[in-house]
Order: sequence, then C-alpha cells, then structure tokens
Amino acid sequence: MNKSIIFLFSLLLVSQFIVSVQSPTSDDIKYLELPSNSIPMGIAYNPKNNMTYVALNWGSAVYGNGEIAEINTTSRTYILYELESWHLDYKYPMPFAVAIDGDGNVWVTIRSFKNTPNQHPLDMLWCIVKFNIESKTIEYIPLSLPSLRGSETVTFYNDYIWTMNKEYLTKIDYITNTIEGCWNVSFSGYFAIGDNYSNDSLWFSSITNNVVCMFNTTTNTVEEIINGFDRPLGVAVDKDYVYVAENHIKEPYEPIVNGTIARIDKTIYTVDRIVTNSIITNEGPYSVLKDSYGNLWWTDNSNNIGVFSLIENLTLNAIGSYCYFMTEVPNSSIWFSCVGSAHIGEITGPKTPDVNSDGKVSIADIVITISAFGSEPESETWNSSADVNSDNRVSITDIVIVINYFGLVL
Ligand SMILES: [Ca+2]
Ligand SMILES: [Ca+2]
Repeated sequence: MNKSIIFLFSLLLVSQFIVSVQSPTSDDIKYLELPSNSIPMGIAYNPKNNMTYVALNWGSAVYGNGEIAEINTTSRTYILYELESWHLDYKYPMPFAVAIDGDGNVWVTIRSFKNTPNQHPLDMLWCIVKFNIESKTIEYIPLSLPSLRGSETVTFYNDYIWTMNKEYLTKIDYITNTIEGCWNVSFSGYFAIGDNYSNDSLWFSSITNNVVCMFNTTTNTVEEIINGFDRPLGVAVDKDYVYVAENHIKEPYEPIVNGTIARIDKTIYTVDRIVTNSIITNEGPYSVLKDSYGNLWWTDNSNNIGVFSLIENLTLNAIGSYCYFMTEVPNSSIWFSCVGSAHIGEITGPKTPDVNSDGKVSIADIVITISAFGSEPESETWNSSADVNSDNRVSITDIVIVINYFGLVL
C-alpha cells in the first residue's frame, strides 16, 4: 500500500471516534510562588528581555513599601525592586497597574498613603514610575493633576504612555518622560486600552458611571459614551469588538450569578453580552484579554479564570481569593495574578482548529496541519498550533479534528 492510501485509511478509521480539542482544567493551572503576604496586581510580559513584571503590593504599610517583581519568564526566578517614598507626607508606595513601552521599559502606577498606616482609603496620592530595564533604576514622574486621587490605569498606545486618574487622562512621552497633555474626560477609569486596529481610539471603562468611552487621540476628545453597563472594569479590543468585563455585584453580595462580558460593536456601538460558565461567589469579571490565538480570556473576583475560544466556553478555578490582571507570554500561555495567595497562575490556552488564527476553520487550516503531519516538538516541520489535541505530536487525530470543525466561523 502506498503512503496516501494508508493516510486515507487512517483518516477514515479515526473519524469513527469522536475526537475533540484538548480542554484545560483547573488542575492544569501551574503556580509561581511570590513572597508570602504579598498581593500581586498588574502584570505585563516584556518581549524585549523575556521578563514578566508584576506590581507587588503589600496591602498595608505594616509590611513595608511595594515592589516591582522582575520574573525570568523561562526560569521563573525573580528579583524584587523596592519602591521608595517620593513625597514628604505620603508614604508606603503601593504599585497597581503595569505597561511596557516601546523601549521595553516598565511603567507602573503607584499610590501612597498619608504617613500613618490606617488612613482613610481615599487619602492617598498617586504617581507613575518608569522602571529602566537596563539600569534597574526607578524614576518617579510627578503628575501635576488637580486631584490628589490618581493614576490608576496605564497603557502604551500610539507611541505614548497613557494614564488615568479620577477624571484626567494624561499622555506621557516615554522617551523624555514629559507630559504631552492632560484632559478632563469627566469619568474616572480603572482600565484603558488602545485599539491597535484603529489609529486614534483609546477605550476606557468607568465603574462609577457605568459607561465605556472612546477617547479620540487625534482630536483629544471623548468621541463616544456608551451607557448601560453593570460596573464595567477591564477592556479588550479586537478588529470588530470592544470587550468589557462587567463586575456586577454591589454590596451586599448576592452570590451565584453568571458573569458577563459585554461586547461593543465598533462600527455601530450596539452592545450584546457573552455569558460565562462561572459561579460568582464574591464579584464578577474583572479583566479581559484577547490573545494572539483569538481566545478571549477573563478573570473575576471569585478566583475564576475563563476563556472563550472558537469552540469552547471554559471556567477554571484558581487558588486565592481573586484573579486580577493577566498577560500573554510565549507558547500560548496566560499568566495572571492570584490575590490572596501570593501566586502567579499560569494556564496554557485551549487549542483551536483555527490553526492559523484567522477566525475561521478553512482549507488553509487543513493544509497547515497536513504539512506538519508526523512532527514532534523537535522536528523541523513542528507547528504547535497544528497539535490541536496537545499530545506533542501532529497526527491523524489533529487532522480529523480540524476537518470536524471545517466551515466554523468565529
Ligand atoms: Ca483558519
Ligand atoms: Ca496531536
């Protein structure tokens, strides 16, 4: 028998069995332990040096100043860089959100508390720091803002660092560290993200006003205000939609509802919702992330992490009390902060039959899988995306799975 007959025969044989992609479970989450009692917040993978940076908060001044953890993404070893007080009256700097600029330097928003540890929670001062990855030095950037409350979100978009305080959006030149502009946008935002499919759209959510806004970075005005969200927090963008994590629960907590990710159509600004499989015991979705394979990830404050892939709607349970920020690291993994357990969680995304990540399962995906046929991770023809069932081999099973989902469109 020649090879192609064997191939077709095997295809027919395997088709008799129900085969599907391999779904990750809660047991597949790996954990990296951080110093006990620390509270990991913002997290960002840096492709310039293969390090992952984590804002390490201590929650209370009794444990000292906050730190920036620099984790080697391969070896998992880390070094801590302590933040210093930069203001006479406000001490105990605690880091919150993290972003990486065009040079690979790390920007972290910081809040400090007034001298004594037990001050009113609103009596704090925010600033932003730049951590230089070569010199390992931390530079404090003073923000001349009319309000003391402050710099909560940070994102890198269109060659600028953007940060937001109570009502002000600030644009910073990341090379000279100078402030290029500051606008009163009327809403306070915890999360903002630039739309990389557009040249001038920065989206941010406001949990206090239940709106999501689009700030036009050319005209420097809020161009769209979309209403009707249930405590919107994290935002993510792809070519068609803006995804918004809806936190849902107000005090007193009412457990057991499904989380929702609201979805804004970018052309007509209508909103619909994707429902997660989660049980919310504390609070609902916190952050969202669209990875480079097309998966939509979310975390919530009930220590769940979940993912919508082309064919799956998964919820996994992590250790700790809350899952917060996420970042995509190489090899289709997501790292996320586990608050209440001082760990970083790591989960590898579900494979999809959309092997080339173009949003549909077509003949191209079958061709790509066939070209990697017979390969293993050491092989020259190895393509990990084509190993759809994650058994470290591109076999007839992978081809059958892709064929099974032929025609599926995201
Ligand atoms: Ca495809
Ligand atoms: Ca396989």
